[in-house]
Amino acid sequence: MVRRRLLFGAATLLALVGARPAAAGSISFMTGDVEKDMPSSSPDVVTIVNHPDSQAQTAIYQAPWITQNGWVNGRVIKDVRAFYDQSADKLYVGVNFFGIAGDVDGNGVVGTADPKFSGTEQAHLGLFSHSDTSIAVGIDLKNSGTPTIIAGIASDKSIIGPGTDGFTVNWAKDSTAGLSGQFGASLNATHNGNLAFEPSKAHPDFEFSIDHLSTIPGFSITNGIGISAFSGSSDDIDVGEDSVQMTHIALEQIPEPTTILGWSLVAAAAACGGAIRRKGGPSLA
Ligand SMILES: [Ca+2]
Ligand SMILES: [Ca+2]
Ligand SMILES: [Ca+2]
Repeated sequence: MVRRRLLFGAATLLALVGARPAAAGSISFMTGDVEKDMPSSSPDVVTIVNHPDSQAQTAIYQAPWITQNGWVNGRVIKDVRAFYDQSADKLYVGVNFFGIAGDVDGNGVVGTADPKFSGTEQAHLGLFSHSDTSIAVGIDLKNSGTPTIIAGIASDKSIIGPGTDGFTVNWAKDSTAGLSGQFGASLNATHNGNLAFEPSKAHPDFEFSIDHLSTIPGFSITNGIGISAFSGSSDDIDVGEDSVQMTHIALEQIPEPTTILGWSLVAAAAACGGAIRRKGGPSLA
């Protein structure tokens, strides 16, 4: 019995010394559906709700015939979700649409609109058509309220990154054109983690990652980051534009390894102390 307790104590010591913090959650872009890939219930996924009190159809303008068809335009943003994987130094962002990103009229096909549609719906988020179609996410690394960097599809199609549909990561510059026009100098060589999928019925949302976030000057994990977003085009007369206000979020931090080891040893010593103290006592079982 005593031997069994000692073995138990040793096993506890090993288990505790090897203990890691409650592993930060992890996510992977498997489906292109933000609600599946980045569930709000998942640890460390932060969800910024954009239209808490609105119905999808009325949150931004869409022509009445679209609503009468029971369709939802592909510009209105339901929420934006973020997850920072500190060990991989990778920021995951999901722009969650009520409908399909870029399927402007809501007929289920990106790049093709119903004959009733006023304006033009662009394929590939406007990549080959010199359209000002844009989905842009601003990221504030300095807690300044304005974006430090910007990721997505620029309205100016002379600014095209190496990612799907020209997805690009750039320094943010001042522009009166708003977020879609704030793409400055490229950060793609080091930081472009790419768009996970070209938006389509099968992969309806706008998911991307940014690599090596912590190496961008201004970043501090303890300060968190701010996120804002835009989705729109001047080509789609029957549908308005949408935006998400800059919102500050906290980032989950993994405790320092030395702190974990320290507390593990304290806990292990306490567990072994209990076992050894019982050694000379009466058998409990
Ligand atoms: Ca969605
Ligand atoms: Ca369509
Ligand atoms: Ca529009």
